Amino acid sequence: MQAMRLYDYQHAPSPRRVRMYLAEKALEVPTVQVDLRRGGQFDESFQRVSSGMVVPVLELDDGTCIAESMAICRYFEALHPEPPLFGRDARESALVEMWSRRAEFEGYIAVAEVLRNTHPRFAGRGLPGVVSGVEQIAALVDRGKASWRRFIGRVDAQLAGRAYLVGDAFTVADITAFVAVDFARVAELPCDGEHLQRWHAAIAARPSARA
Ligand SMILES: N[C@@H](CCC(=O)N[C@@H](CS)C(=O)NCC(=O)O)C(=O)O
Repeated sequence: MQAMRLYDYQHAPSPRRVRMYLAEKALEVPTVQVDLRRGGQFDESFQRVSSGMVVPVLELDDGTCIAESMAICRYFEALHPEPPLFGRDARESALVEMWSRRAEFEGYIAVAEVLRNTHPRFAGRGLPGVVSGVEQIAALVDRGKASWRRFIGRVDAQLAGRAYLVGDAFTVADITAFVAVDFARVAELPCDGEHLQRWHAAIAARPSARA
């Protein structure tokens, strides 16, 4: 039996979602850095914990491996419900899920689509966790940009008169959308909108944004 550990990469957006979540909960979990720039996700030792060859992965004391950033956060939420980051009641939980899905599918994935299909570093690696043989597709860049523009318009409208995506409470939906915005900046995508910028500045000031 070994101690719980989080397989992480400091410069990647998906594990950042988990790190921000843990920081908001004041939870400390030992991390193992998987250097994606060097192709560390393809090492045999890592394939043992992640058949998908992506980070983050949480390995529990009993050897159970949990992939997917939100699945990892849900594990901790069940064990440490305070402060609630997945909603405080049925209504809020549903709205958090709604905005989390939009942030992931229309925001985060749109940015990933743009980056993976343009950056030379991803030539032949159009999907994460794939060593080669998945070529970049230029049309996906246009689709990603269109999805991103629609997403930030929606987020900006939602934030008019609200501190966070789901009212007055900071939640995992804000974490995913915030990480997607920073990811979009790397991809040089627009991140405008008066309300979006106010919201972004407020979250950037939280200590968890530096986790
Ligand atoms: N939906 C997954 C996405 C995981 C993912 O794509 N991770 C990226 C880093 S952000 C990765 O490990 N990429 C490896 C690669 O590019 O080969 C999650 O939320 O955990």
